[in-house]
Amino acid sequence: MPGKMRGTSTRARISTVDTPAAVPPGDFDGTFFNSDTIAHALREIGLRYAAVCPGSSFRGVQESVVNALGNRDPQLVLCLHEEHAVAIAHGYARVTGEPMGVVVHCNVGLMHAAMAVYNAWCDRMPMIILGGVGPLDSARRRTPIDWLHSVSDQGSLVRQYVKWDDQPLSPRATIESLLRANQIARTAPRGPVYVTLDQRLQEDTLPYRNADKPDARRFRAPAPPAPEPELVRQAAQWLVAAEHPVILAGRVSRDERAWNVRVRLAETLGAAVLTDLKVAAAFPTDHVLHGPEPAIAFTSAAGEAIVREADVVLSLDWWDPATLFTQAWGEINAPAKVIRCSLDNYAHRGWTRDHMALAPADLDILAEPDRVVPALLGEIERVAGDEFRRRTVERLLARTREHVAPVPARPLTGGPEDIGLWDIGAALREALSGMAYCLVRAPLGWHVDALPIRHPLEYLGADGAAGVGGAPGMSVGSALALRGTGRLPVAVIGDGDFLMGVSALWTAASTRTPMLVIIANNCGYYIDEQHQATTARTRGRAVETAHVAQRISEPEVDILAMARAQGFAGCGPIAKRSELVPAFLAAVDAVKRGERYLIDVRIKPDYEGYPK
Ligand SMILES: Cc1ncc(C[n+]2csc(CCOP(=O)(O)OP(=O)(O)O)c2C)c(N)n1
Ligand SMILES: [Mg+2]
Repeated sequence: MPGKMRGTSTRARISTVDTPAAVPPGDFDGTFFNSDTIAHALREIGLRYAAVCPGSSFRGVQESVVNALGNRDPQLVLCLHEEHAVAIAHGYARVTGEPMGVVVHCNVGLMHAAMAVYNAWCDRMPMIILGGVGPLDSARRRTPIDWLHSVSDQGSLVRQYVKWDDQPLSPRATIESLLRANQIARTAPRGPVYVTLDQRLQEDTLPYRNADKPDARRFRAPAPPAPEPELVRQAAQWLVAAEHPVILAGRVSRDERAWNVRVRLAETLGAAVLTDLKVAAAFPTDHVLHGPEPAIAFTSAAGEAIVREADVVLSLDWWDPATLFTQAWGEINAPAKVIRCSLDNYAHRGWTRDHMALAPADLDILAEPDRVVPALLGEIERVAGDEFRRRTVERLLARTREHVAPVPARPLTGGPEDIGLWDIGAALREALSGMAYCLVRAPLGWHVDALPIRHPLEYLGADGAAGVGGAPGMSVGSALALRGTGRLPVAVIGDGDFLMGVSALWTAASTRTPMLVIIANNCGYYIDEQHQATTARTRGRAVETAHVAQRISEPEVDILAMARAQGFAGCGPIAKRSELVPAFLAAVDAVKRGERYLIDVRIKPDYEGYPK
């Protein structure tokens, strides 16, 4: 048994980056620090990393992970803010589909973490959050701070937006709690879970027997449910008979095979496909069957027209059908037949309205799209006749004829050398040509047509709950997950989003995680400036004041210095369009060598925000 009462101090100088040698595992018969058995349970549930913002309430488990497990599986990854720790786990889950551990200190750490937990909840991303708590037994509190950090029901701080929480009171209950937390986080619809660990309980010792040790393999998450065959047959009939089938490709996995089957389904049907930038890549955006370039939540007039024409809509866990239907038909009650594939009903709770408005479904298949699509394709291929095949080929040809080349969006103000978001995408397309990359993050107003998405890992989605400040942490977490895959992580982040989460970068540097960060810097909260202008215009008052308490310009922030201060290389500000490609090429070379690189790009607005 590692760390068996004697402790395992090492005199060798260990950097905070290199992992100390692991203590060889022994058996569990004997008396142990509870935190050692807890640390082993963390390993057995398959945590590779745990993002940590330390505190004394967690010192027992931290010491066990470092000295008893050799800081490996899980490896503690140090963060400079609890919000980053959660955001990093969120970004990691987006790439891998797997939970990372997160460790936060007491009530105060959990309060810091809260917004990021809500982002992960709304994004249906798994993670296992552990929080220390000051000794719950008041007789065992050591310091006045222990009193400030002792909360009777700490989980209540996040209970409304985690799938489950617990506060186990014995070592055995703690192991059970971790096994259950792991199961629940990984069961679709996935999400964060939270477990409170009493500080004293971690540091106490307990006799333990091998026989008491649960076999974690017997407590795995269940496989996602298979779709009901009768419903699949019905859906296939409707789709085969449809004149204008439309697929709404929403929340799906990063699996390449599932992606290929999805494309085959669309091609077999000759169906138009829409995607949405709130969620990750779901369909190649430059495929002839893909509609106009996606945005977050709202589609363009061309997208509305596609939906309006539909007689059968297949929703693959589309996150907000009600908004889309209302846009297309002026009401939620879509005249088309609606087939919905989703498990999201299981996630809906009373506190938040992240289920969005209630949309109709004529056929409701309670299964994840990745399970439904292959079954549906098989059934369609089985029943399809010559007439159906002739019609779908016609539809494909018509789409190919109608497909128009995208028009570059130019900055709304300024001259030929001014840079808009479109130019960042176009320059990236050139600099990344022929390479495997992942756009781990894109800013508000991003133009997908400038950098089409062609692989499930080429785009990972927005923030989940529109909680600004998560982009740096999520980008670092995704880059960490991509380490060693040969896929280059690129984050394009708005300056406002970046500055709220800036110190997350340090964790990329400390874990030597290669990544490219591009700041789309318009020196302010541009979308909110538009809100002010719209409000003033509506009231017939001065629009010229819209920048007041909105622009981050007096003084301008030296963003590059903030990156350099945390171990990033970089360049900028870049303010000329012609300088973008050379700068990006140099940056990509640096990241390929294993560096972290940030470019501050000064942009002019080329997108109209959402305020109306
Ligand atoms: C935590 C949080 N605070 C404030 C907001 C409101 N908000 C939405 S977008 C935005 C601006 C973000 O700035 P930036 O990333 O620079 O993008 P830009 O609007 O300039 O394109 C703000 C403040 C929010 N959504 N979340
Ligand atoms: Mg901005």
